[in-house]
Amino acid sequence: MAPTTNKKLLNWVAEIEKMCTPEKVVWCDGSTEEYDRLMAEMVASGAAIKLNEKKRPNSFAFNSAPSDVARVENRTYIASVKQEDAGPTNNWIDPVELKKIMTKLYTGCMKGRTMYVIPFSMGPIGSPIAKNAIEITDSPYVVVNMHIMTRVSTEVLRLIEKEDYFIPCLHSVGSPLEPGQEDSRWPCAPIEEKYIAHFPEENLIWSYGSGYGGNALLGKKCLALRIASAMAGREGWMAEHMLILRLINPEGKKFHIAAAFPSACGKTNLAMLKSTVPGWNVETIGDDIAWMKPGKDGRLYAINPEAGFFGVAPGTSADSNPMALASCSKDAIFTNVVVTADKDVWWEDMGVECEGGTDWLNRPWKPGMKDEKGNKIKGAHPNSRFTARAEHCPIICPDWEDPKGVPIDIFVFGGKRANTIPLVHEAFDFEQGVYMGATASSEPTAAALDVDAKLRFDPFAMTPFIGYHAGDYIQHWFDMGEKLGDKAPRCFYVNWFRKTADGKWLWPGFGENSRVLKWMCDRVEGKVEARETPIGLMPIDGDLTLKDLDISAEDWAELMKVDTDLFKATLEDAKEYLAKLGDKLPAKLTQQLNALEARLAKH
Ligand code: O2Y
Ligand code: MN
Repeated sequence: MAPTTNKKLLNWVAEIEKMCTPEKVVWCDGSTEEYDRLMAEMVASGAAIKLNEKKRPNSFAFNSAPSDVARVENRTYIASVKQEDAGPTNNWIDPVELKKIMTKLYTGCMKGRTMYVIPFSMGPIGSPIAKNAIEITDSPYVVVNMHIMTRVSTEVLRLIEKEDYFIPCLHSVGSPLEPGQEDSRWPCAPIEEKYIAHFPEENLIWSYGSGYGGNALLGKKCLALRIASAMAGREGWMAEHMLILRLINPEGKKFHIAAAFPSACGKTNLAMLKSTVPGWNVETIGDDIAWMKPGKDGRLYAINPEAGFFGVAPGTSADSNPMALASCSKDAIFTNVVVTADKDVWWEDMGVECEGGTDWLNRPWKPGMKDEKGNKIKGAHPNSRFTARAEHCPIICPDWEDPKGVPIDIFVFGGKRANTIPLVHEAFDFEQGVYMGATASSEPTAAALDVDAKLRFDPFAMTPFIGYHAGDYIQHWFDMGEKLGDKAPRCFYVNWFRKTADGKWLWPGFGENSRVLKWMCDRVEGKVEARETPIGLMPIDGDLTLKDLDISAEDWAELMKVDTDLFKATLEDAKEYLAKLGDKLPAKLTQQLNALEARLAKH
C-alpha cells in the first residue's frame, strides 16, 4: 500500500505507472534495510561488486556501459514555454513537442522492471531553505546513490502532505525487459534516445535513457541547480554551483566561504582543504552546490542541499585530498574504477601501487598495459566517481546540517589561467564581484601558455546549469547585491594555476591555498589594508604570508603581476562572449566592463 494519502502524489505515481508499465512499484523509505536489500539484489544479479569488507567496509563497485559515462550536455534541455527564456547557454525544445517525444519513449519503458518511488529532501529535512521532491526511477543503482547523496525518508512524505507540494522528477534507464530477457549489467538507451529535460515553469524534470551521475541522480544538477536556479531567480534566493567551507581563525572566529570554479579547478580539494597556516582550520560544509537565502538579519545564509559527495576518483590521493579518501573509506559506492585482485578499488594518481585487477570495463587489467597502438590503457575512466557520505568526512563542519544555514562572508570565483590573472584580487564592491563571477574564464588545458584563444568563459561556473536565460541570471546576481546591501559577501577572484614563461607552476596550491583564504578573512575583519590596482584590490607585500614557502621574490612578483595588455585582451574576449546575451546583457555588467576598460587605459 502507498505510504501516503496525498492526492497529488498518488495521482502522479499512478499516471507514471500507467505510462511506464513496470512489473511492480516500490515506495522507498531510505532505511538501511532497504539499502542493504537493493545492494544484495544487485550483487546477486552481477550489476554490483561487493568490495573487500576488511579493506572497504560496506562498499560496492559498479561498471557502467561504455556509452554512459558522464553528463550529456548535448542531450540536456531547458523546455521553457518561450525559447527566449532558455537563453543562449541552453538547448531548447518546445515543451509540448518534447513531452510528445518523451511520452512515446516512456510508454512501456519500465516493462519487466521495478518502479521505485523515492521521497527525498534537498537540504536538511524541514529546513526553510530545503525542497521536498520525489524521484521515480527504474534503476536500483539510482536508489542507493540517492540514499547517500540526498535525504531519503518517509518524513519527506509527511512534509509533502502538509505542504501539498513536491518537485516531481521522473527517470528511466530506457531499457524495457521482455519476458525471459536477461538484463544487462548497466541498462541504458542509445545516445540519440537520451533526454535530460527540464520544464522550469512547472518545476518538473524528465530524464530518459542514462543511468549515470548527473543525468540520473536527479536531485543534483537537474533539481539543485537547473530547476532551483530558475526558482531562485523568481523567488529571490540563489542556487549556485559552489562549495561551502568554514575557516576558523586562531581566536575562534568563524568565516564562511562559498566558491565557484569551473570543473577541473580543484573544487572538491578546496572544500576539504587541510590548512597549512598555523591555528587556522577548515571545516567542510559542501563540495558542489550552495542554496542561499537572505536571513532575518539581512545576511545571506547557505545550506548544502546534498548529503554526500559524488567526487571524481582519478587524482584523489592522500596528497591531493586525504579527506575525500577518508570519506569513501567505508559505506561508499564506486563507479567505473579498477577493482583490484583483493577486491579493493584503485584509480590513476591515487598515490598507491596497484598490482592489477579489472578495469572500468570489467576486463582483466594491469598497470602499464598498452593497446594495439601502444597507448597506455587507463584502469579507471577519467570521469569515474566515488559516492561518499558527507558525514564520513573527517572535517565535516558540526553545523553542516543546521537548517538555517551558515552566513556567507566571502564569495570566491576563479578559473585556470596560465597567465594574465594574479593569484588573488578583491572586488572594489559587490557589483564588480558580479562582473568577476560573470566573466570567470578557464583554459581547457594548462599545458600551453599561448592559450588565450582557447579561453572558455563560464559565468559563475554555471554554464551547463543555469535553468533560464543567462542574462536574467546575471541580473539576478545584481538584484541580490542590491537586496543584501552592505551585508553582501565580499568578492574575490583567485587563480591557483599561473605559470612561469617556461611552464613552471608559480603557486604550490592544495593546502597552501589556505594562506590566500586567510588574507581574505583578514580583509573582511579589517586587519589588513590592500593596494588599489586597475583590476581590484590586491595584497600589500607581507600581508599574505609566504612563511616557509620556497617562492622567490621574482616568482612572487610574477604571480601577482597585473599585465594590463593581457588583461585588455581578456576584456575583449569577455565582451565578445557577453555579446551573446543580446539585449539581456545587464546594464550594470556593461558599466563594469566600461569602468574596467577605463581603469586599464590609465595604466
Ligand atoms: O558526470 C557526471 O554525471 C557527474 S558531473 C558532477 C558530479 C559532481 C560534481 N560536479 C559535477 C559537475 O559536472 O559539475
Ligand atoms: Mn559540479
